[in-house]
Amino acid sequence: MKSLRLSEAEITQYFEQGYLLLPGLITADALARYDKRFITFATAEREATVQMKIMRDIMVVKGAVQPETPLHAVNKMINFEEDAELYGYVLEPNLLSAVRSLVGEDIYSLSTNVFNKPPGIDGRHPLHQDLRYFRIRPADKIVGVWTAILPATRETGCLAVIPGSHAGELLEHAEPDWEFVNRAFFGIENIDLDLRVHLEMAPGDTLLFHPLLVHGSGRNRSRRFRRAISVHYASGDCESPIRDWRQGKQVRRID
Ligand SMILES: O=C(O)CCC(=O)C(=O)O
Repeated sequence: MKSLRLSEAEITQYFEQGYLLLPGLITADALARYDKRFITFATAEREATVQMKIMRDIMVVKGAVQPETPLHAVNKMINFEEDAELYGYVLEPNLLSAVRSLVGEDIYSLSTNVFNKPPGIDGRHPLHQDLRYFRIRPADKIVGVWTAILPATRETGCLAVIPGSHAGELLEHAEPDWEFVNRAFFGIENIDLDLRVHLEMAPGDTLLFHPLLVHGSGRNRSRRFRRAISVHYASGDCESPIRDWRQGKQVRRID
């Protein structure tokens, strides 16, 4: 298991390819705690915090499927900063040292998600760049992190990335022309799908990715859930054109 800062080779790989996969970065015990906590919120056993949102999948919202259980209805959770247990993920020492190796010591968390892909629904995430959702710059000082909680395979709808795509511009995004598209799932049109590399990940495996990296995920064709926990960090050197982003409701400085 990794606990130290990234090596020069890993840092080079991140900046050349736009991503870096770190196997087994988060322990099974920690993952089990985050998973259990997520489920208590997702099934309304525990009341959501003020900022937290549990989003239902569009197929469920439109009545195209009848969820087998409350957990089968959930597409994602956003904004778990106020929950100390889930926020423990953002403070995982291995994550922090890896991210600091890429963007420096002074870091903030920007946004948090749990991505839940139940069986039996479409749930695809179109190819996109996360910078589409952020006003702050420079992009090189923002890092996305995604850890598999449950196995992410071709069958369950793992992430797919286009290596090196982060070296380009922020591309046009639009709502895909699909029958079922979850809220704010914008995608890039006219992109060569043959360039995709599918990243199969075991629980605990963690992807660090550049906010301009083109990525998305496929449909869950299995009978199991696919679930991941994710955070974006930014360096204190970033600037926003509109206001002091450090004062944002979801933003937290990391000591
Ligand atoms: O988990 C997924 O299916 C997609 C995640 C994603 O696209 C992201 O973290 O930006």
